[in-house]
Amino acid sequence: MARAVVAATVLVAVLGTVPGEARAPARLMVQADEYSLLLSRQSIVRGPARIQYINRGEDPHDLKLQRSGGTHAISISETRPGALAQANVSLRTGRYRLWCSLPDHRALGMRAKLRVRRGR
Ligand SMILES: [Cu+2]
Repeated sequence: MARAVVAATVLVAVLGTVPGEARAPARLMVQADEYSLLLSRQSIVRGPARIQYINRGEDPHDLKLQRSGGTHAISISETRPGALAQANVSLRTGRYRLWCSLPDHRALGMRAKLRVRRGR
């Protein structure tokens, strides 16, 4: 019991978070197709998140994710049909846009919105 408490304390120190915030990453699954992005949920809690990107289409697709007002986009590189890509990220509260950056794919419908909220 005491050993478990010590281990948990060490983990919190490594992650640099306060004890109340230590938790498993939020999960978001994004399915790509011609030409749409389907999100497993419309909002997730801020902090660590695991994004899984599944290409269910017949062509390659990539994924960009950017916070509204932000200048930096998170990228998942071009993914082949049938492939699964994964990215571990840390997200601040706000509104995010997701899209495929291949030519014309965004305009054709490969775009979505995500809200990152403060808590449950
Ligand atoms: Cu695409």
